[in-house]
Amino acid sequence: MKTKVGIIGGGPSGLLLSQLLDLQGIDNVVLERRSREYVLGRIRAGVLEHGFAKLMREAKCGERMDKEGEIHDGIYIAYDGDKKRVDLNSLTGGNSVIVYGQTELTRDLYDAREKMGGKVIHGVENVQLHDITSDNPSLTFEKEGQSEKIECEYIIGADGFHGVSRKSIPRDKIKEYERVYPFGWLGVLSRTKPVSKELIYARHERGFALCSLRSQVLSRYYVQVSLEDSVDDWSDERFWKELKTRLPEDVAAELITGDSIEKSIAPLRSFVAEPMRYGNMFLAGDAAHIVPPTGARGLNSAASDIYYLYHAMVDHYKKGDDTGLDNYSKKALARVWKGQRFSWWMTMLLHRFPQSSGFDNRLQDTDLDYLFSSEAALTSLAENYVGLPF
Ligand code: FAS
Ligand code: PHB
Repeated sequence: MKTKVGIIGGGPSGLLLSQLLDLQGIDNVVLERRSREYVLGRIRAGVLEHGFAKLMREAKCGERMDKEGEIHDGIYIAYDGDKKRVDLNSLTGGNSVIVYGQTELTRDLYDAREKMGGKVIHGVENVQLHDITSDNPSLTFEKEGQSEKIECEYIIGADGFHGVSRKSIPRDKIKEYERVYPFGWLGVLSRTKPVSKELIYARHERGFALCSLRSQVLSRYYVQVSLEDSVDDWSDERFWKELKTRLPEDVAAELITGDSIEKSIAPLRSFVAEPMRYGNMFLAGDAAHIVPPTGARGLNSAASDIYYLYHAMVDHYKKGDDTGLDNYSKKALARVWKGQRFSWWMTMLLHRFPQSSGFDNRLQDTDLDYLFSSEAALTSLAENYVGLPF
């Protein structure tokens, strides 16, 4: 098999790039380890920056997002028994975010790929990258016991944090930066009416909590938990009781509880691999960087990688201009690190750190006090939350 661009990973990063390239007539193949159903079964991100939404529309995949997604002009931050609103829209001169689950977005991308006859190969095993630094790199993989080879001009590693592409870069050619947080997020999905029309990020002495949603009949809630905890330690009853404890009383009183239809614990880490290019292989999305979900930057950081790669590939194939490809890593990392900084800052601001001292806790108090006493501080939060320019 031959193609121009071999993409490893059929998550949002790989699918979005595949769709954008195909629309420009740039041939590509996506190799995905899991089945489509398995990928769609993952409950992950919920908030899209306006830049991501724009890219989905450019990929002709934005119709359902615009119809079913909810435009949010603000978020709340709750602490000391009260909640305060951050007016994202007025602070950023009219920008907002769209609340639309990653599951639905990925479904739209899969449907679009199918409609265009895109080549997405599921159930691949043992994907290997060959001759990455040559002008004719290739991918090999097995499927149903058959060995296959794809000759390509470029390889995109969009295979997530545990993928094979980053690990195919020689250790002396890559530098990894990491911070692991001493707690996780226990997330619950429930078919209940969300407690708030806009997201509530809550700081409480017992730990962080988040009230989010997927629609007006599907709520998504999180509480910070110890890394020692397992999902089995958290009955629905215990979860709802803890969430209520961490919310302002007036919000807790309105909370509609119900059976969890999904319950999982995600660890929190900050991670960046540099550079995001090795030879003719480019890393994109979680394959290159991970953020704690506090700032809703995970999926959104992938968007700018895809935007830069898409334009660089079009310039290469249509204009013979390789500036975009040559500058990709530097340009992508500049925005990735701003997303890292914001996610780290939101995490430090709102979580209870097990070893935190009285001084740390008073600093958090002061950070929140300063945030809501300064339009400049609120504007900084808002412009990062709606998404910095690509
Ligand atoms: P993904 O990991 O989504 O996709 C990579 C794909 O590559 C997967 O489908 C995988 O099966 C495939 N793959 C891996 N190895 C392979 C191999 N060797 N061969 C072939 N295929 C291979 N972000 C937010 O903004 N908000 C959130 O609340 C949030 N919650 C999250 C919760 C969890 C548990 C996780 C893990 C992530 C969360 N994220 C969140 C971040 C998440 O949304 C990612 O940013 C997003 O999935 C990134 O998309 P991809 O880069 O496509 O990586
Ligand atoms: C979610 O809805 O899953 C969500 C929203 C915002 C975040 C993290 C997760 O910061």
